Amino acid sequence: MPKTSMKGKIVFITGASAGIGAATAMAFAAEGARLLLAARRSGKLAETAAQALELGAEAVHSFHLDVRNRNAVQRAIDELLPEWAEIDVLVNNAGLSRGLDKLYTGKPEDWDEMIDTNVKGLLYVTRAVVPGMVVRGRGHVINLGSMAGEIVYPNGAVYCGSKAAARAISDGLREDVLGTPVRVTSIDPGLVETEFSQVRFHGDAGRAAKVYQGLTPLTGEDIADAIVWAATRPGHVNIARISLSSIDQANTLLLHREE
Ligand code: NDP
Ligand code: 8X3
Repeated sequence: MPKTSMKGKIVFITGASAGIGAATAMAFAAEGARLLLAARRSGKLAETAAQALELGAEAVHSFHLDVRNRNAVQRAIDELLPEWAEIDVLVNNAGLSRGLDKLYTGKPEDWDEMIDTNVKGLLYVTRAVVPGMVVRGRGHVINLGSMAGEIVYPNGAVYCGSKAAARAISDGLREDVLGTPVRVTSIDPGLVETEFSQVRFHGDAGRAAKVYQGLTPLTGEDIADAIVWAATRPGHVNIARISLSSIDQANTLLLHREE
């Protein structure tokens, strides 16, 4: 069976203004896809859009979106122009961690942000996009899970819990679209050096840098490569999950660092 071509396909990436989302935009651009890019920081999103066009994207449409706002998510999808409405691939990438604290001293506002983004945001976008995929009889949902959804690490209960929920939601969606040609993939990386740790530590760049000190982390491009690989398998091949880490990471609890 032939590989699935991304040429001219509409790929919607949430959280495309940085990190894995921006790298994924570049990887699909190189395949000649048409890109729908969303995030909250419009300036950074415009930079991603311009680079994607240079790299070969057939067209790019980017728009401001906070995935936590259910009405805004539905409106954004409902208001897409006809030439953008038939989304082929949804990459549910928007997500974040906030804080690294014991559960009993953690900040409830950090919990809200993680759960509202990583769980409820992912659900809202999925709910807005997947009905069209089912009606059209084609589509692929690719959710960013994490190794953190596999094994919980100390001080990370809520982030890990949000990623365990994402994993369950991916599995549940795969069950619910069974009998349609819609595919569902969970991409579950270990440490990837992006803005992730700076966001986790509320802009503390020194603390963020320590997360990757003495090891070689994955890059956004490594994850984008796995995402495009999953999307380009022949249509009958459903990649359920890809768990990938740096050579210096065995799981969320066991890392190798050079002193
Ligand atoms: P970055 O912080 O570099 O990028 C996160 C992206 O998500 C940004 O584009 C940000 O854009 C967007 N985003 C955050 N909140 C919202 C929101 N409410 N609405 C819309 N967009 C939002 O992190 P990563 O690229 O590393 O993270 C991407 C995904 O990968 C996340 O789901 C993360 O949990 C997951 N992941 C990351 C790993 C890592 O080690 N880095 C490992 C495993 C999984 P903006 O601020 O402009 O809205
Ligand atoms: C991000 C990876 O281990 O920093 O999901 O939580 S980790």
